[in-house]
Amino acid sequence: MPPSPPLQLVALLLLSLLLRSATAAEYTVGDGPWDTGTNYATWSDKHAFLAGDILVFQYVRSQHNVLQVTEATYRSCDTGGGGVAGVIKSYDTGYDRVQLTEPNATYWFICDFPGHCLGGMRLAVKVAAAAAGGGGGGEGARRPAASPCIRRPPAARGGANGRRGG
Ligand SMILES: [Cu+2]
Repeated sequence: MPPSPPLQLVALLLLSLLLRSATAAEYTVGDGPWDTGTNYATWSDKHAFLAGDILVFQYVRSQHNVLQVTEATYRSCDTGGGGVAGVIKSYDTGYDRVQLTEPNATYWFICDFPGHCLGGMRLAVKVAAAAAGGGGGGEGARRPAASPCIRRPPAARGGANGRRGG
């Protein structure tokens, strides 16, 4: 079994969390490549996103893409064959930086390569209000994932903090 992380590391992490409330943060989605081997529900649960923050999707562009979609399309994984139904914006550079401009909104992303979304390549990001105020750090109403597709056990990389009420 792995040793627990040194205390300094934990302190550093906490510090960076504090600091980042002042400026926009940049997140590499999944802390690694945008691929089918990552549990993005677990990943997004670990972070508190604020308006202005930036998501970076890194992937091999011949193998994946990134579509910002509606909630319905996120849930169905169905872009209607032509890759347009429910699509708000599409990215395919392999290094896409997406700024979460809208406060109090949820952003939905999927990969539109066949089977990838259903295989877990989808990301829901809930954006709180902008950084400034210390207003209620809403722990509360995270919706208990209605879609059965997402419900995989936290993959190797996440660690064991699956606190999803059921
Ligand atoms: Cu993909």
